[in-house]
Amino acid sequence: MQFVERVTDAVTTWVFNHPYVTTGVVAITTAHFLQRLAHRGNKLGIVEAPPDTVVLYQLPRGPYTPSLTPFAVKLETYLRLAKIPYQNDMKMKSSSKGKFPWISYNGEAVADSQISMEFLNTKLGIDLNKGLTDVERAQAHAVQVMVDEHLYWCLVYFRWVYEKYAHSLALVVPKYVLFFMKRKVKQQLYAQGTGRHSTEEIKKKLIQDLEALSAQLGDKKFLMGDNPTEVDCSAFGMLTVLVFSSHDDITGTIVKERFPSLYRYTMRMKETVWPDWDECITKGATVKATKIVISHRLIKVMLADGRSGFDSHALAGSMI
Ligand SMILES: N[C@@H](CCC(=O)N[C@@H](CS)C(=O)NCC(=O)O)C(=O)O
Repeated sequence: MQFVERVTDAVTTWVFNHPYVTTGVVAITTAHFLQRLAHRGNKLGIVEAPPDTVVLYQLPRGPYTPSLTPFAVKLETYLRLAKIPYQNDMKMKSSSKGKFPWISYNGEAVADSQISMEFLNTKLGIDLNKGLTDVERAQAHAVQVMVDEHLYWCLVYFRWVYEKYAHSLALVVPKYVLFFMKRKVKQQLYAQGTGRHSTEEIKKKLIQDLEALSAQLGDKKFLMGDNPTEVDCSAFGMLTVLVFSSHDDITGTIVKERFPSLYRYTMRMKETVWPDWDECITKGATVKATKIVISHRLIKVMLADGRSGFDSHALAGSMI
């Protein structure tokens, strides 16, 4: 008891002898508490949007591709194909899972590109795969997993380890930040497994994936037939990295030179879904991307269109 009294006395004396410090500590603690209270339930930073409009949280527009992450290009491609009204938030707020991209829809947050697509499919009754048989759906699923979970890691290796620093990121991210990012990416690569292989082995894996993609494409317009389906979103997102944003001697020209049909496919997807591509990139970090938010005029066009058919010209003409 005596001990408690002695401590209380000491603290009280200290507080009276340091009134300014005490006031500062109380003020900072109160401000912190009030801020946490204000953000309660919205720690992720979900922004307000018109009803039924998706907010796509992602990294900024890239020097050569519409996002610094292929998974955001995948998800934005899906939103366009599915004609879902959306707007971008590029303030680099990561998801509850610590990754990009993620979405919010009428205040509800969903993390991960594929899980976001599945969420919107269920919520809005959308099925870009509607013409596919069960076997074709299984094939498309296998290709999507190969692209998102295997080809991706090969590209991560080439961008961050082989090329030293991802060239496109080096244009926009300060060197000291890149240093820490590289350390983290190398740890991820090692934990995932790809980082334990040699360059030759990873190159072989990359080529096997591209051969499989190329065989799946065959002489079709899109991976599963005449119309783009969900798996085209993944494939296009990842191929944009190789076609537009790779600069080392192995991956820089591999698609154009060794897989010309995949190269033409990437260009076809770009022309079909991204008629405004040039406004969505920063042209080697020399200009600001003019198109970030999709206008309400576009949303009206999409809705008037009844979400059926895909008219890239209407899409191009209606964006700001
Ligand atoms: N499975 C996720 C993958 C997303 C992902 O890996 N994003 C990377 C950027 S390419 C990221 O946010 N990395 C940050 C980190 O791991 O801390 C998806 O499909 O959204």
